[in-house]
Amino acid sequence: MLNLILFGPPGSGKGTQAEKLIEKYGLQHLSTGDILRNEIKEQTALGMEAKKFMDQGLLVPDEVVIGMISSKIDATVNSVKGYIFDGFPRTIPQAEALDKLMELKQIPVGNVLSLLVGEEELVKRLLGRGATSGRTDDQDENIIRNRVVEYRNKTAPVADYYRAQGKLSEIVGEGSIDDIFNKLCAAVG
Ligand code: B4P
Repeated sequence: MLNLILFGPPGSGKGTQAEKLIEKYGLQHLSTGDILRNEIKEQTALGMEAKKFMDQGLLVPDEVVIGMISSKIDATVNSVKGYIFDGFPRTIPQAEALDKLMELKQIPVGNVLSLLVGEEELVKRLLGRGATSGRTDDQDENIIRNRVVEYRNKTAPVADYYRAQGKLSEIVGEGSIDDIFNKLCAAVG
């Protein structure tokens, strides 16, 4: 079973590259951002709680996100070729919880593909997406910069967690979408 984690700061191309990797490898997409936005759209209690954090550019609490991923894996594990985790894990407790979940289900966590993109490029891309997508967290530069700060403080250490396990591949995420995709495929092997 091929399981990939797409890792990187907000706007680094995780969602963009996930679509292409899914098409090539036939994996099940698990994007915590998409799941949360869907909960908000459906106006569930979980969605309304998550919105308070997302609107400020803050991470949603670990227990909410871990519970969501756990139930999605339970619902799909017998019918998929593998997973692509997009935007999860974003904290060390989330990474530890994922390791435990996967161990329980005897599914290996494979490559962690980390996209490296400079802050000014991230801000430019997200403001660009915000102009057309209707995503409120992409429309205000201060919220975008808060997301980058959250990334630096809470998410960047997750790269070291996987580096220590020998699973991290770092890929420059600036340049053409196809060139970056080819580098990701080479890292998958
Ligand atoms: P996410 O939905 O995960 O979104 P993201 O990190 O903002 O963007 P992504 O990286 O997928 O976007 P992409 O580069 O593809 O998170 C949103 C929020 O949800 C978080 O802030 C947080 O509050 C919450 N959340 C989600 N997961 C959580 C978790 N595990 N724990 C706690 N909270 C969580 O696209 C960006 C733009 O760049 C697009 O317009 C795209 O076209 C463009 N682009 C992509 N590649 C490009 C390239 N090579 N060159 C030029 N432009 C490019």
